[in-house]
Amino acid sequence: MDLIEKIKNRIRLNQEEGEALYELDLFTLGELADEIRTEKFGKKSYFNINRHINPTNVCADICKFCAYSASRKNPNQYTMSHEEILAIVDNSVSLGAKEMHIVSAHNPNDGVEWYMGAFRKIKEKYPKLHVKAMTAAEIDFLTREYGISYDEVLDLMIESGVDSMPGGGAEIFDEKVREYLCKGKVTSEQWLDIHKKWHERGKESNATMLFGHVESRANRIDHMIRLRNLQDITGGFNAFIPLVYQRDNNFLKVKDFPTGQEILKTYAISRIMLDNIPHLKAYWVTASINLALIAQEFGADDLDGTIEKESIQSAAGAKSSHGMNLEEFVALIKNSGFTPVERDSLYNELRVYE
Ligand code: V47
Repeated sequence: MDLIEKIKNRIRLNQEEGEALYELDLFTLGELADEIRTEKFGKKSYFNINRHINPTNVCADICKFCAYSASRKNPNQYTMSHEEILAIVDNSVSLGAKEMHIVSAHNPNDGVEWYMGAFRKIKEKYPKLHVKAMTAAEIDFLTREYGISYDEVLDLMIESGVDSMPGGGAEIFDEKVREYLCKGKVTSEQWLDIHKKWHERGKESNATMLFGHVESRANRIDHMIRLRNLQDITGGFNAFIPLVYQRDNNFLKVKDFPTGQEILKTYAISRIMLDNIPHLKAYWVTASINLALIAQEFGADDLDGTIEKESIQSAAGAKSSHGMNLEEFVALIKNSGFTPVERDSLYNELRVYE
């Protein structure tokens, strides 16, 4: 059976076949991915009303691609107090945010309680607000810095009110590329183990892949297959999020950036390869809103959220520091031929904009 027939018959593809997908022309790939997306979600495109909070940029780790961490080219260190974090939450809740997406650098100064206390205080004040917080990289950092186990950190997160985990810190799982990009940070095996443990607690999470830098196409397929293998066991991943590498203000020297065509192919291939992760997020922050809207026809069914403020990718050049206006977001999705659906953090539908 040839590759296209296999996809049409929903037969799972292996590493070699995944790599071969890149040789197909963009529109064939798009049609194949769109067929799968339409089968699952019709014309619905999901988004949420959320707020990103990045409480500190002080970081003990060194990742070449990061422009946000204050240990590198960014000399402006900051760490928010719990009161400052709560003031942001108060304001965002008053503006309608239903999810706080909280991701920090690896701050060696303030202890585990600085992380957990913030979640507890948010949850005490807003029990129904969804707290999506702590990447596997942060969890691994806390275990290294403070000598506690993954199990202890994960249990503390649950006790403190964390509802789900974001997909950050996955970067690229290939060990050689990973060593070059972010030596010393959570390993691929550890990243997957932490998500497995989180899923075993009945909790859900997302998974990212940072691409468009020094990795190969084969590395991307390998990354997807490692996630697919874990998902077969736990079923705990909601969304896969390919993050397009942003190039400013960091130490990663990249010769060739991916074309729009390569980015769209990567979305379409993600939809085809990851047959067991329901949602494919074209995160508008790194794809640009224009390409994210087109990605809806290449397998993507989710555009993330209004965000309100974003510090990690905007430090590296993304035009996302002020988030996205809700009315504009809805209008853009509608005008691109899709039906905007506001979802909660776990993909329950809240409002369909017919
Ligand atoms: O893991 C850092 C990435 C991630 C750059 O789970 C960069 O719903 C591009 O994980 N260019 C954090 N990316 C953000 C993240 C995320 C975002 C949106 C939604 C979700 C979710 C998760 O940001 C890090 C890292 O891979 N990143 N530097 C850069 N120069």
